[in-house]
Amino acid sequence: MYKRILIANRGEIALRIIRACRELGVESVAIFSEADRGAHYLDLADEAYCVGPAKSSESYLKIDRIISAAEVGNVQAIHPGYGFLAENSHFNEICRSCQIDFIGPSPEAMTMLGDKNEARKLARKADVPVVPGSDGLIEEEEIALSVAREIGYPVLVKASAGGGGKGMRVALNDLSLQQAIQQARREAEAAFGDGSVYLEKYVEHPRHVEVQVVADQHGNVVHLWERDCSVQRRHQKLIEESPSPNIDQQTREAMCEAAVRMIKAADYTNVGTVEFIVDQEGNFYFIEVNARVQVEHPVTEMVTGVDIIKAQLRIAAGEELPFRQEDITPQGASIECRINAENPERNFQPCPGKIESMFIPGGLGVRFDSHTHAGYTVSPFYDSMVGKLIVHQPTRREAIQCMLRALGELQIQGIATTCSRHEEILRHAAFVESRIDTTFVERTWDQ
Ligand code: MV4
Repeated sequence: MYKRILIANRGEIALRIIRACRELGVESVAIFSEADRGAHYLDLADEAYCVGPAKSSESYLKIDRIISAAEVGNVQAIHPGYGFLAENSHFNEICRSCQIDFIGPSPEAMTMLGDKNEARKLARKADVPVVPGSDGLIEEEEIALSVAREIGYPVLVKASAGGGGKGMRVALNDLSLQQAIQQARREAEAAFGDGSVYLEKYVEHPRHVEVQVVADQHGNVVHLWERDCSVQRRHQKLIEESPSPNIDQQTREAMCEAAVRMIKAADYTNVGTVEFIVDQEGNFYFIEVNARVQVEHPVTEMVTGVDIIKAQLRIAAGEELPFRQEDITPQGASIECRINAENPERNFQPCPGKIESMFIPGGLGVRFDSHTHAGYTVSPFYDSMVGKLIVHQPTRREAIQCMLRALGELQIQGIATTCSRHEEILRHAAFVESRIDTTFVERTWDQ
């Protein structure tokens, strides 16, 4: 195991990694921007270095400064967390050239999966179901038109460099397809410097189900079952749960096995998530691979008992997975609510500011992953998540009741939070009966 690593991130995930390091006997070196200077979670690391001003582009995204901190801190590896540089294969390569382990997949696997068209091609090769669509990139509009007529409208134009919903356009007919291609190209060129696009049948009212996979450097690949992340708004997840309700055991196993095939085909190591959409008939289709640990990893930890951050460190350090597929038996049901400093009554407008007082819920099966506390100031410079409230209970019904109880106890004064919306969702019949899809929140509250 490593003696010392650097955490190239901030907030709750930085603290989550600090905690895993402490338990493993690994020294942790944190970084912080001027905006985060003095934050109490930094005291829990062994050391902390300032890497620049508040703006992310001048600090948490500044590769040379982070590498300098790693050199000065004399670390053997860097954990990127999620967001910031976590899926930046250039940063990953620089770590390699500086002989610092990147705690994540190889730059080659990351680069390949970062190209959604390449990932889709690989999925087909690995016999992982993809949504019917174009056979690779769209070079000419004529070909797009013939593909669209064949698979039938509506179709979705997707940017190869996109992901997470960026660079996507729906087309309902031949006329709007030409526009959609041009708009998607322009948006992707501006955002990613790569205007290449491909076409898929537009799956209406899908559910978002993703499979957590762990893969060591000795060829062992194990899935940790799935999470349902259909409760989202404008591509921001609000609530995640495991297991996914409303999916039969046969489909669940087929999806998890497909995810393992995908990870093996990509020669992917460390932890990753294979994202699928599931249509109203229960068919699942590969969408993309997230080459990082995800915000919602705790629900998988709760039902499987596997510490995913520790697994990341062990895998990167070259250890073999201490479990096999047959050892992973999911227990009970887990739900996570992302508590954001946003006003749900005002279109989820961010509400940074000082937390005047705070009461944190507890009790059996309640977990609060947060770097915040009374007196903490939520900065306007970063995402507005103040914490994740996670519950684990024998059944989904009990998990919902437990979450409602815990949300009732959670008090955060001084800033607006998304807690009230979480309570409304958890009490909504469609959620309770799991009759929901990715359009549920926007359909129910935004119109
Ligand atoms: C789709 C789709 C429908 N049909 N692909 C959005 C984010 C990106 N990861 C993939 N996304 C989608 N791809 C086809 N062929 C619908 C979505 C989608 C979505 C997917 C998962 C979670 C939330 C979503 C919200 C809107 C659209």
